[in-house]
Amino acid sequence: MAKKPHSKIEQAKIVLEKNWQGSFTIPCEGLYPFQWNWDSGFIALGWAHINMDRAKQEIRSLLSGQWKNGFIPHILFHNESDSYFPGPEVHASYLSPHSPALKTSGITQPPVLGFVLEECFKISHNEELDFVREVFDAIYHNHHYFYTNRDPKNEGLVYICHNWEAGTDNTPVWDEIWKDLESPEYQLDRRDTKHVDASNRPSNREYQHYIHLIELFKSWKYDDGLIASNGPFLIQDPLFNAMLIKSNESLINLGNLLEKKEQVSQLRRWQQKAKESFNKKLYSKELGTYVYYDLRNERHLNYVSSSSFAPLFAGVPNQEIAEEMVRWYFEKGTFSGNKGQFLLCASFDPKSTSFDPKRYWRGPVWINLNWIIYRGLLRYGMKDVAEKIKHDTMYVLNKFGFYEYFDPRKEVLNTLDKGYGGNNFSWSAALYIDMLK
Ligand code: 2M8
Repeated sequence: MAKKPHSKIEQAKIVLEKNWQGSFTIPCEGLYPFQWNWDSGFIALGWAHINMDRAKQEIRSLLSGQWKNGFIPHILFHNESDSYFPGPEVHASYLSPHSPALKTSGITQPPVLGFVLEECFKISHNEELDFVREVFDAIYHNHHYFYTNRDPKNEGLVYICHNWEAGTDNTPVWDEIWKDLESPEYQLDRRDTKHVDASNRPSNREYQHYIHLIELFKSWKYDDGLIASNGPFLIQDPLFNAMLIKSNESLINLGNLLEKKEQVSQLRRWQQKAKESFNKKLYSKELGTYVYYDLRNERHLNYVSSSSFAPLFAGVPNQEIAEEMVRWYFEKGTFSGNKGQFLLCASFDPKSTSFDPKRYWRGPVWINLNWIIYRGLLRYGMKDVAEKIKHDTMYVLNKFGFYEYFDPRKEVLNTLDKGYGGNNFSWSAALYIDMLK
């Protein structure tokens, strides 16, 4: 008898199972063979539905790479692999006096752990309070690190110092920065382009900038003070700050349950200032959404990307601004296309000349951003648009599989038989599971 094909949700579980390494989950075999910070957060949400022990282990493994000053790196090299560049020897985390024995990178990623912990707790029907107690202080310490080291003007907004910290690696927003950066022409030993189509990845010149920044940080031994005063890439990013604010909110909720009075008061102070500054500084009246601020050059970077809508998830805009933003961008504006030509949500403004529907973070749809925006829309009661984004997310995953990113142009969807980048990509599978539950 022929074997019954696996249902989609079983296929998603198989992706997670295959990428599980015994104590953490890799984002994608070959392409990303180590533990990544925000990937692990989203992956833990998928695990929480099917195997809570693994969700907990995923988070514990990520925290095992935390530095003494509270910093959590973007890559943890628990294992060896030569299929990725740049590996542990390029990042050289041992140069920092704060780094642990475990080899890690010396840059971070959007701080999702706080809200991931609260989500896992809810998925457990509030049964995992002991686990919350176990990891709460470490995540709080991470927020403390951000507000004491990454906010030189004491505004409640933290900066990122590298494009890899944004998670949206090659968004056209950074083109403004690269234009003025005279990075050396390093010989690169890229491996990503051996796994997936090079035309869907960042260019070699962009990689030279990425490596140049890492080389500068190494020459400063990853010292935050030196990076803040000399780093050429110093950006207040709406996605990164929204993740921190959403995680603050979750830590406040969980801290109340644990009766952590002092930490909760501190979190509330950070939170209030953060939300105020976010609306004052990162909201663009002309564009009707949130943009980036370049602290090094004291200028706004007035571009609209999917990161511009992440503040919805963190409850940053008031109802009126949120509704206007969604009406304009998702119902009749650029991200939907005035004739509804695009799936929600392209990672970069489809009207821009820099929009590229195939190239990584320059246009394609990403499942984690869709999940964030979906949750944000629900938070503001915008059910119809939320359902639309959920529909588009399910549509690409069902049609093409658990790829890393997808073409947002409806007109080409019937001519394609797959998504872009890596296949069997963990957070695509994990968030599929979460969105279906
Ligand atoms: C991508 O970034 C890595 C560097 O961190 C890379 O291209 O080598 C990004 O999509 C990032 O957001 C993601 O966390 C990582 C692993 O999935 O891949």
